[in-house]
Amino acid sequence: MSEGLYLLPAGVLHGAQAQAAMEAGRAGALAGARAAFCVAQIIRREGPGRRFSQWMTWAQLQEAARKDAWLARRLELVQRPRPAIAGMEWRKPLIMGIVNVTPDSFSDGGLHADAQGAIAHGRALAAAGADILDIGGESTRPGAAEVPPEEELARVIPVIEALAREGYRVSVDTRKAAVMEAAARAGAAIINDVSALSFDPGAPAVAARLGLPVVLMHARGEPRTMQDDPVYDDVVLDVFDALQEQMQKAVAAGVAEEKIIADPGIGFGKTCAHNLALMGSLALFHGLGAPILLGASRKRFIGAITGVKDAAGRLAGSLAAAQTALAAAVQIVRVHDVSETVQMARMVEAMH
Ligand code: 8Y7
Repeated sequence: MSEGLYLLPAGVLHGAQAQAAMEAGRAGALAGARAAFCVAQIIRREGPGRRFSQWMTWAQLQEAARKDAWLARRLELVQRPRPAIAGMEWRKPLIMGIVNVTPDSFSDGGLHADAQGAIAHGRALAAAGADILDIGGESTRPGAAEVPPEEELARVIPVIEALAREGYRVSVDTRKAAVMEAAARAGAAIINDVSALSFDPGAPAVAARLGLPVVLMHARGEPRTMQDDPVYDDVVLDVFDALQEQMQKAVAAGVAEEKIIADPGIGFGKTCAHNLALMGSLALFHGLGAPILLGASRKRFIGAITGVKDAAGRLAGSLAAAQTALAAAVQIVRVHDVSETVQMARMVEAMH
């Protein structure tokens, strides 16, 4: 048994090519055959900041898994079909559109600060092809202060109520149990918690009782201080371990395992280099056995790479990040620019 092994699927194929390679026995199904992978990197930690790694073809990987129960288990998690969640069947990538109801959101500076504006924005994103509308009333951008629960409720509930009533699939972006509860009553179908149910001690039990699907996002530290020199041993493996632990905690609290969506949390307690390392190894997170969500849209690391200071001007970099996520068979991308991202995803799909 080789506990502590990580499996990074690589050489990811899509569409007709994925099918053909799997039929030829040269590639394995990735996340329920949405895609296929023909090689993999087996990684083991070897002391602080050091990795041992070995590349294997699909055939070599199958052979190794026959002799190693732990590797076989990891392979099964990478490959197994993901059950439908809130009507989402994972046949094609889904687009989550961001609806901020915060006066201090960094990218649209209070543009949708009032309920009517946010509702109109949500409708427009849905019309542009968003599969999920993510409604948040507490900015969690780096340096942001906390919002009292009453204020957060007053911001998000009218918006969730209106958009859910109109038939849209709504997620509530909150870290607070009281907001989760009210949002569920107002018709929210998904909980999106950037603290992975760790901020509010009441959140795990409430999420379990509500029975809603939950996005568990990795973050290091509090929004106010999270960008103060975050340090990891090996960011990709550390985030994987943390998410795995948070998933286990959520399940122990009564959240159904098949209702968990995992998210490496780009920009949350991560330097530019950390974010890039995560973006380069997204397929590793399929080893959690859950659908993956990725939010890179307009984030600071894109500004750092492209030199675009104004967040709203980071569309090209954001599309590149979303496309990289789709190439890694990530199931949901969370974006500001829904219309452009939907166009990109359609083009990519058509070319497969
Ligand atoms: C993410 C998120 C934000 C993310 C998930 C921003 C609420 C910062 N980022 N939720 N929320 N994943 N699941 O730039 O990456 O949008 S807020």
